[in-house]
Amino acid sequence: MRIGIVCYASTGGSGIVATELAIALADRGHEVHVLSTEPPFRFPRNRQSLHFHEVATPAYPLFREPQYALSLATAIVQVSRHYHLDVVHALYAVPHAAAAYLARQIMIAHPTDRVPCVMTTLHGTDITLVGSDPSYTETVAFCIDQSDGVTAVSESLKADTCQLLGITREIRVIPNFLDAARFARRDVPRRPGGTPRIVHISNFRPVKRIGAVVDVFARVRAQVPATLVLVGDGPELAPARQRLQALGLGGDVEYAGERLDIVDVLSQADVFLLPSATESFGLAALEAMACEVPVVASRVGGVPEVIDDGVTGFLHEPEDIGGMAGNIVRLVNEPALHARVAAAARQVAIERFSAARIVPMYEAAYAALSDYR
Ligand code: GMT
Repeated sequence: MRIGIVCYASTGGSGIVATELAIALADRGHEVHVLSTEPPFRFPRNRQSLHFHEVATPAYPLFREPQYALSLATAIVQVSRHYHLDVVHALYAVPHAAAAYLARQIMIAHPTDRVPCVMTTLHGTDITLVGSDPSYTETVAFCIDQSDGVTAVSESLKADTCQLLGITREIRVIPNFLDAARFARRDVPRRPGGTPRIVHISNFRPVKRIGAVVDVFARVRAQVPATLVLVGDGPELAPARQRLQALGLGGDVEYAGERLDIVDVLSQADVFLLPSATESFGLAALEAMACEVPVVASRVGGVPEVIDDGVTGFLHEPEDIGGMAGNIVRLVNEPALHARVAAAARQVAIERFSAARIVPMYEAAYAALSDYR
């Protein structure tokens, strides 16, 4: 098939899923065209059948705000026409589903155009934080309804979408995935005399509750030697750095920044901490599990669909700082427990969330688009 993938280029999980899906589909013989403002964070160069199209949004002095949805819709039309796309797949509803809808309407109005089907994948914040904001609801709900096919990354997100946006149409749940061969623990040398490493990876938005990361780490550090490794960047990073300094923990923290060598980072990790307020899936947690890093996380959204509490990780209410710290200390102090959870996490990542299992679900969803032409 000829597939257009519309996504964000930033380090968020939806852009990563879009990139991994594009790579996997190209490897499986499809012709894939990725449309975004720039090549997504993990986008590979020179991959056969994988093409990138930059969406440029010109500035004009009259506008205070860039008209991204319009330039994206135009780019979708142009790429669809030129490459005869069968499917336009919008990952993250806002504004990608609206741009895809508009592009399709433009092509329907041109009798000579071969109109692609539109599939929308819901990722989480596009529904729970952004899409359900009163300033967006009607448009987001309409565009989801108008898509030929809709998928969500967890049962939890599907339920949220129905409840928050009043959607009643069919939504297929297709979980996030990873390449389990690539996401596997490597034999990376550890620093001599290094302390246990507690890793947090995110885009440091308020929803990630970076304050809770600091609080949990402070409790852990009061009981055992440990290093906190903060990977990524975002608005909550600077306040966290200040608090860690104020708590006298500055010397126990590594700021790794945005990283492409995430498998190496995880291969040195002992525990992954994700105390989010909401999380439709938790792709970063899945990547940790695949690298045999036990996860301690909030019991929110779709996280319980990824982690079995006490078996492949530990789940707590978001406010349960003491409980999260307690299980991190247990994992650090009890090698047998750590080994059992790490192995179970890896097994689940392979058996339930590997690309080999999930990517065919997307292919089946494309094939089932009702008016597929
Ligand atoms: O978590 C974010 O802030 C980024 C966001 C995104 O747009 O990529 O992540 C969402 O989509 C990921 C990929 O499907 C999920 O793994 C994350 O759980 C989800 N984030 C939230 O629901 C907060």
